[in-house]
Amino acid sequence: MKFAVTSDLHGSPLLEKDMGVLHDVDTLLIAGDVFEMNRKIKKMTNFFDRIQSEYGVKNIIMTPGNHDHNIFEAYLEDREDEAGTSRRYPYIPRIYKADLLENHNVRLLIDEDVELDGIKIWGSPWSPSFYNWAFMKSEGELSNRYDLIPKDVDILLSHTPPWKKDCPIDQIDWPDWEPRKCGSVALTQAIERIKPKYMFCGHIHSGSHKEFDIDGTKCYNVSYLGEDYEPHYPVFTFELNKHKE
Ligand SMILES: [Mn+2]
Repeated sequence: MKFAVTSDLHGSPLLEKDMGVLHDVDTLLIAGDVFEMNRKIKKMTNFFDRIQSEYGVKNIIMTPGNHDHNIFEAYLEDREDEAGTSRRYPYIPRIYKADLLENHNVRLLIDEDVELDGIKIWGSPWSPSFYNWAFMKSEGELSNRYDLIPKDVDILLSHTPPWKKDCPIDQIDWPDWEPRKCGSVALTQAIERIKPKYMFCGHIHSGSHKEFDIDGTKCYNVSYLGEDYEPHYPVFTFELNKHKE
């Protein structure tokens, strides 16, 4: 199965020059920050419809990120125990999992998996707490979420990058900041325990987009936008066929 992976679109479809790879792809994976608050919903669902009808992409699988407040509000509706954990935007339009799936064939993963041709994909929308955006938790709480991931996951889609010494994929690099690492230690521990074949993240747009190996897992930051919120990085593609291994 041929996959394309990207992240951090922030309400803007891929540029035409970056979409050519989709002609050859079965499944598009997105690691969060897909919509941008309340103005871009239709723009993004039109984009998802188009890449299926015009490019032949069969599956779109995404996990949300800290900017996906529309999804977070919908998620919290039946989880009032978590309602006090982040800033709330109760009046913005909500994006429901069932609507995305039934009307746009987009599968939203929040602490759950989906299996395609024997390949198991897990989606985790969380990031370490930073002010109070959507889908954020302390390292201890993140660890509890990652404990839900089964051992046989092949592809881990996470909004946050992992934190590991000398791993540059979570290194933030803003002109007026000292470079520093912003990933999750709990996620690194989960990767070392589960050993998925691939881990894809976004969130820290300026993190290194080169492959980084954690205990045999190929880890990539696949953010599409840079810190300036302009497109800077190509869509990542790979092939994985479970039955041939
Ligand atoms: Mn982002």
